[in-house]
Amino acid sequence: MRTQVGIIGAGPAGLLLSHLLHLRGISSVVLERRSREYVERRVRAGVLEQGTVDTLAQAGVGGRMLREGLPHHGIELRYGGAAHRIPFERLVPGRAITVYGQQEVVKDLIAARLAAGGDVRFEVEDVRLHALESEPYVTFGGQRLDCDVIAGCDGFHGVSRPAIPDGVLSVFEREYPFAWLGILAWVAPSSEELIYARTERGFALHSMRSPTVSRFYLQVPADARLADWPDERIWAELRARLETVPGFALATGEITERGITPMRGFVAEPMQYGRLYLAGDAAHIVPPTGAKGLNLAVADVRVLTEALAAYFADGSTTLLDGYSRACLKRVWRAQHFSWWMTTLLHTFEQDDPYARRLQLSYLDYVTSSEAAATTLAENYVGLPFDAGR
Ligand code: RFL
Ligand code: PHB
Repeated sequence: MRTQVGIIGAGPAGLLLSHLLHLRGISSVVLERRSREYVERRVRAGVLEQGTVDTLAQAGVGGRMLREGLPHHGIELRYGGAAHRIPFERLVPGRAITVYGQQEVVKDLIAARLAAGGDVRFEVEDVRLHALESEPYVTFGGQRLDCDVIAGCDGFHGVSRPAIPDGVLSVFEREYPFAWLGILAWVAPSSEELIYARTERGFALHSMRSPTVSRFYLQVPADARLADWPDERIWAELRARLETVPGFALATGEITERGITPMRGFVAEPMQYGRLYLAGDAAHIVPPTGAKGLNLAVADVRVLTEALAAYFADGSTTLLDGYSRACLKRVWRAQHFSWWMTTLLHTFEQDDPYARRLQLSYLDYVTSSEAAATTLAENYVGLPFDAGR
């Protein structure tokens, strides 16, 4: 079997890449370890930057997102018994975010690929990458896929990054001493906008998926286990961390999904080796406080699509050679923003009272200075593609 681009992984990065290549007349085969049902149900990100929304809409896969997604023009920072709004419409006019579940993006992309006759294979076993420096091919389940280029879009725990020989990659990593416990609940959101809450008990986030489904996160110890978090404890903790301003009451409901996510920043450089190009979580991950992971995956795929289009048009490798460099500028901006939001809002056990005062002082600055609030807002809605990479 032969294709132009062999894509490992049917997450947002792999599926969007396959779709964008198809629009340029470039063939691809997507190889995914999990079932279609599994990837369509995996609850993860919810915040789409303006540039992500525009990319999906321009690629003809944004119809349902534009109908059902919830545009948001601000977020709330809650701390010290008060609510502070960061108004995007004033600080970054014309730019906003859209709340639309990652699994909905994935469903829309799979539907588009299959409708166009795309080759997306689920439940493939034992994917291995070969001959990355010369004529690359992928083996899986006793079959062989020859390709001009391989795109490693198989997430943080995939096989693509480890296929790069030892000593090639430089790895930069930051582990946080806590995790996020996330739930999805069948209850109308108690707030119109997302609430990022900093308390002495730890951080909490109130997000949502639709007018009837809410999403919440709690900062928990890095070794927390779901078994220790029965529903009543989750709601009691969310109340304690969110019901901190007068007049706010948290509505509760049936919890339909729950999980614990470690918090980590990670970058592998360069994002390419021979004819293998890494995109999305395969190359870098961020702690979710800045809502950047999915958006970075989309940004990588935009750059890779342009580079591959140039390569398949006339054999030019200039853009492909510069792929990693072009992506990493944005990747590091997002690393910094995600680290900054995480540091600003979480409780660090090792912090002494002096460090806590510094944190509160910075929060006061961000919520009172137009310049500081604009810094948060422009990073949160996403820097424009031309300036940001
Ligand atoms: P994915 O989504 O992990 O997809 C990789 C795919 O590759 C498959 N795979 C393999 N396939 C074949 N062979 C193998 N050996 C394979 N190994 C793995 C996997 O099954 C999977 O289908 O990576 P991708 O496409 O790069 O997308 C990245 C995003 O998923 C990720 O960055 C975001 O979810 C991060 N994230 C958030 N990002 C945002 O932009 N905004 C948010 O609000 C946000 N919130 C979050 C998040 C991630 C979270 N978790 C659970 C990590 C909230 C959470 C809780
Ligand atoms: C989500 O809705 O899942 C979400 C929102 C904002 C974040 C992270 C996750 O920063």
